[in-house]
Amino acid sequence: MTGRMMAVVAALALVAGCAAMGPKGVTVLEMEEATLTKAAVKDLAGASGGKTVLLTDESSEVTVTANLKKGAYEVTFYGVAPSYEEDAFYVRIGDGEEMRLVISDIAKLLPSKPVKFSVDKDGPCKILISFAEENVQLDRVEIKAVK
Ligand SMILES: [Ca+2]
Repeated sequence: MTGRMMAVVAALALVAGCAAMGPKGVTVLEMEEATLTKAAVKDLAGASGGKTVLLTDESSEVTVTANLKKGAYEVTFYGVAPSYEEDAFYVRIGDGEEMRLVISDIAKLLPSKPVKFSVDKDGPCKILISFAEENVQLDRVEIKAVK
């Protein structure tokens, strides 16, 4: 293998370990590409990546891992809630407290309220999303750095 080829391989490996960066430095993580436990991937026109994840029962979990640098962030969860009784989910960031969040309104793809958190050292940060109510479809997680 030539030196040039090795450099290309190393660059690809580095990219594979990082979260995708969207416009304006926003890290976008698709729910359907996360680690799923008893959660079903659904096709949904208009969703990011064309797919969402349905938390099917009380043991359903989605684990999203973001590689982040030390600093302050804001995370927003996007999804579709069919009704006000079917719009909630739980979120735990790292070893923080579990929070109950809701999609901001029903019947279309919308965000949760943003949640601020901080990272005390560079590396992987786990965000655990778990079941609170039935029929909530989660599309993606967006993380952006804040001051
Ligand atoms: Ca998606």
